[in-house]
Amino acid sequence: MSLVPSVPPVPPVTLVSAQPYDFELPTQHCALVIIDMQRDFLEPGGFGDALGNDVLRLQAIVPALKTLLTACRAQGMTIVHTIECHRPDLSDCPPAKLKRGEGSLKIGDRGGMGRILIAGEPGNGIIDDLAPLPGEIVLEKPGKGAFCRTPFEALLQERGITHLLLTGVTTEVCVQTTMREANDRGYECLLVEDCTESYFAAFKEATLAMVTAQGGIVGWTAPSTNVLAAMNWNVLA
Ligand code: C5J
Repeated sequence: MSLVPSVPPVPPVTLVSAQPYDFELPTQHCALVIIDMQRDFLEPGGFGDALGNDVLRLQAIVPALKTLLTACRAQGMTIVHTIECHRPDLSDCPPAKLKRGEGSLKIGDRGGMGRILIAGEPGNGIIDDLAPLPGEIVLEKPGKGAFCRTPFEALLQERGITHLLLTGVTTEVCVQTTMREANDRGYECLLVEDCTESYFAAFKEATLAMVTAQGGIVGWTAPSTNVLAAMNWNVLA
């Protein structure tokens, strides 16, 4: 897949064809937020696998997300990558989170890619295809939502960000939690349909339906091709 650049220039506010209605996208005040595209969730031997999930399901979104990331970078947008992780001594992991689950491996245990969900371990890093570039925000978060015990809101405010394009995994856990937290803080949020995935197809479908219900009670959804089109990018197959 390749991108053909923008002609004519994108206006300060462009419209994305979205559900439940068009999303106004002010590109200079918008951040692309990529949630937890970590080996711990996408590859065998990590946290997702330890919980009994088919982690390969999540890899299907990588090409579309990579294309969107390329376009947003070219647009000069703020890029935020989140990582769900804990300190090696687990001091930032609530006992309830540590105890949860019935898998053979728990947070902090040694798995096939190092200690599970621990900052700095090989499995905790972002996958190579979506590796952050210098200057992009890499936000470590101990919870499911990106606003919980992190400087996320302050970082967005410093940059004058009012709108978020949400992507990543998993749709109904960290992505939806972050979208709801952002919505309550007054951010306009669009969840990019083909750039988010769940271990459970029905949960993804339900999340897309519930965030846009009641006139967009939590926000908007749209396929990445609609976001790219709004920014005057054409995707060639
Ligand atoms: C989960 C996440 N599913 N990134 N984390 O535990 O959604």
